This record gives sequence, structure tokens and C-alpha cells, in this order.
Amino acid sequence: MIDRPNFLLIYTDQQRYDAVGANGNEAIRTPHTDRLAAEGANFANMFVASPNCMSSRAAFATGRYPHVNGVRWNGMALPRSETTFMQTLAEAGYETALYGKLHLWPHQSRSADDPTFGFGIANIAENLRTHAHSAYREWLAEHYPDYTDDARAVTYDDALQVYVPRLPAEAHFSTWAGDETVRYLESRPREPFFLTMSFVDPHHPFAPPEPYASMYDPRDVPQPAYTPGELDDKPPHFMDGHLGRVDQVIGRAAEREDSAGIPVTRVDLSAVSPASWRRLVAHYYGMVTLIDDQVGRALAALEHAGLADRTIVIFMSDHGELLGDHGLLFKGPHQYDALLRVPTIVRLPGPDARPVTIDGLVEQIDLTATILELAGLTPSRALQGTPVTAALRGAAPAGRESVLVERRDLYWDFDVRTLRTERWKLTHYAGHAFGELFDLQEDPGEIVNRWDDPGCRGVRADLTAALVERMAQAEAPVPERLDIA
Ligand SMILES: [Ca+2]
Repeated sequence: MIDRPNFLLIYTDQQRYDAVGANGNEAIRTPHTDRLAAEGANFANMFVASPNCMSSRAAFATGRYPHVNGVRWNGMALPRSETTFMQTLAEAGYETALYGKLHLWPHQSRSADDPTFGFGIANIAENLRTHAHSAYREWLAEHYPDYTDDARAVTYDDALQVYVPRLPAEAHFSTWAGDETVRYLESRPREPFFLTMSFVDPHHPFAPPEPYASMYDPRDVPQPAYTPGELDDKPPHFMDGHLGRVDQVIGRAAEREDSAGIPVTRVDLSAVSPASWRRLVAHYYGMVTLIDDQVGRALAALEHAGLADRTIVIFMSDHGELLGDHGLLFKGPHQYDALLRVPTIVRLPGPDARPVTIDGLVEQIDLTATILELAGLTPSRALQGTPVTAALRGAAPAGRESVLVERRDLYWDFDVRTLRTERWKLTHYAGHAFGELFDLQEDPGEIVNRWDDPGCRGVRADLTAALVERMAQAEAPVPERLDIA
């Protein structure tokens, strides 16, 4: 293995596991991501620590669970007392560079002086809706001033957030992130480097520019998976979300703002036509393909610059998207695999590159520890993940008996813990009698809730005990003791 390799991290936002061709999706076109998967380790069961931007990103950055690092939901800054792996790499002599989304600090109020959490070169660009400081919007104002307002897309008329922006693909955020990444790689960067190309797509609004907006015929994409009646045995907020009886935090198509100033609206998803769902999926796929084109450009630039044989490439996403499955949209508060399981590929350089599928259950905090190990560093005892380095070469199996997912959902006021094993998924809501229990072997689509099934009492008790054990083990690592008292 190469000593002190470079890294190119490709980080997407809200990309489902199945929104990659190589993961079994025949309708979507992601040839460059597929190539990475064919040449590297493709994780079939990688799970996020919490299915929202900030908690997922902060857990990955620190290698620590949300309740430990403090970022339990969106809107909370990562405490300065926390150490990110980017900081550790920088202290070890890595040049750390970011183009795009970071989101370890609430972005509504971002300023140019906010911490960069270990990125020495930090071209941060977050959500377009806000007026916060953004490297992309500065670039847009300079090169495409006619589209500055359009990129923010303040208004549109479709509550599902499906539309075609006016701006051309070359002015789009995703292209900008690709441009900057290529430029960095062509600039003879100081090595070793950790470079991040970080997108805000395919997060809603579902608004790819042309030609990506019409690249997929809605008749050719899969209809969302929804079984009529499937929400009847779920906690009440599932049906409330489906019927639009509660506020959806959906951003810009706001009817009003909630008490925290967050734009919300109510959308009756049961009334959305099959054609509208398919158009939404077609747009989502278009956004993914636009990103995939940037993946191709970055990989070509790596090779052209002679860096490919000493650079590890990682592709990952911060969480998934319901995309109409189960009659629901966006991010819940539901713990379906569509949200928790994400595409993840690690391609080692040179002779270490080989196609491996890692089927075991892995958490993204395990990837954090793996990155440090690949850089030749020993993960500190503060990190809670387990490296899977040997598995990347196919040299050892990787995987946990279970994954633990947290959700302190402040939009809906739920405190949720999910334990996911290979066969079962149990979701516990603090303070509520309802819950979820799925037998993923018999019911991989997560249709039937076994929580109240008398035949599953024993399983539910066993899984609850296992969840308690995992929660106890996931407490903050004990600090080093200086003396016996
Ligand atoms: Ca996100």
C-alpha cells in the first residue's frame, strides 16, 4: 500500500443507494460512478449515523455518534472542542481542500469567517436559498451574473419542487464543483492532499438544468414503490405525512414559515399522479447524471495529472431520499433503508485497486477511522468507528452485527433510535408506545410492521436488549485517567 496516499472524496447530498447504475439500477445512467465501483470496493450495506445533513456529516467528520459530538440535528454547530479527521490529516502534513458543501455549521447564517473544520483550502458553498456567504455564488456573480437569482430559485409553482431552472448546465453548482476540482488537480497540488468535491445535489428541489432535465423519459424510470394500505400499521405520523396533514419542511415552495422561520408547506402526497411521481424521479436521475459527469471529469483529471496511481477515490452520500417510496417524500421522520443506506465506493490506487463487494453492515463512522488508517495514522481513542481497511483489498470480511442510527428530529420532535441487523430493523421512539419492527428477510420492502405482532414478541424483546447494549457501547469514550483518584 502506498505510503501517505492522496485522497479524492466525492460527497453527494441525498443520493439513495439504488441511484447508482452499478447498484442494480438499470434505468439510471452513472457510467463513471459505475467504473469506480468496478475498480474498487463497493459497500452494499453502508449506513449513515443520522439521516439529515448536519448530523450525518458531523458524525462522518468526527468519527463519533451525533449524541457524542453534539450535532444531533440540523441547525447545530459542530463544537470547536470536536476534532475532525480533516484536522488530523492537516496536522499530519496533508493539504486539505474543499470545493462545495461542508455543512458542519448552520448555513443560514454562514459568514466568510466561520470555522473550516480542518480544510486549509475551503471554498464552501452551501444551500443556495440562503443569503449566506458562498464560493459558488461569488463565482456565479462573476461569470453568470444573469443567473444569480435563478440559481437561488426563490419561487416556483410546484409543491413537489420539480422544475427546470433557467440557468445552463455550465453555470450549475454541480458543474462549478467539477470545474474547481479539475482546476485544483491540474494545478500541481502539494502532496499528499485530501481533496473534497462536495455537491448539494441530488437534494431537492428536483431541478436539473437542461439537457439533464429532459434526459430521462418519465415513462422509462421506475414508479415509486408504494403498497396501498401499507401505512395503516405504522405510527400515525406516516399517514399524516402521506396525506399532507402536517407541515413538510420542503424549503422554497413555502406557504408559510414555522415558528423557527423554516419555510413549510402541506402537500397531499396521496393525490400526486403516477405521471408526476415519474417526472420527479426523472429529474432526480438527471441531477445524479450531472454529478456523474463531474465524477468522470475528476477521474480523467486525476489520470491526466499523473496522480491516479497514488490517490484513493471515495464516493459517498450523506443520506438517502424517500422519492415517493411508501407514499412519502424527502427525509421523513422515517427510518426506511431508502434514507439510511447510501452508496459508498472506495477505490484504492495502483495495484491495490480491485473489485470487491462488501456485503457486511458498515457505519459511516467506520469509514472515518478507515481514512485515517489509510493515511498511515492511528485513529485516536476518541473515535467510535472500526476501520475496514483490510476489507477494501478483499483481504478480510468487514461488518458489524448491527448498525445504530439516531434521529433527534427537531422538525417533528421525535427522539428515535434504530437498530438494523442483517435480518431485522427495530425503531424505538422515546416516550411513545408505537414503534417499528421489520423482518427484512421476509419483507425487504419494509411493508409490514411487526411491532405489535404477538408472534414477534420474542424478537422484539431481543432486539430491544441489543439496542440498549449498542446505545451503552455508543456512549462517549471514557477519557484517559491521570491517576486512580
Ligand atoms: Ca443532506
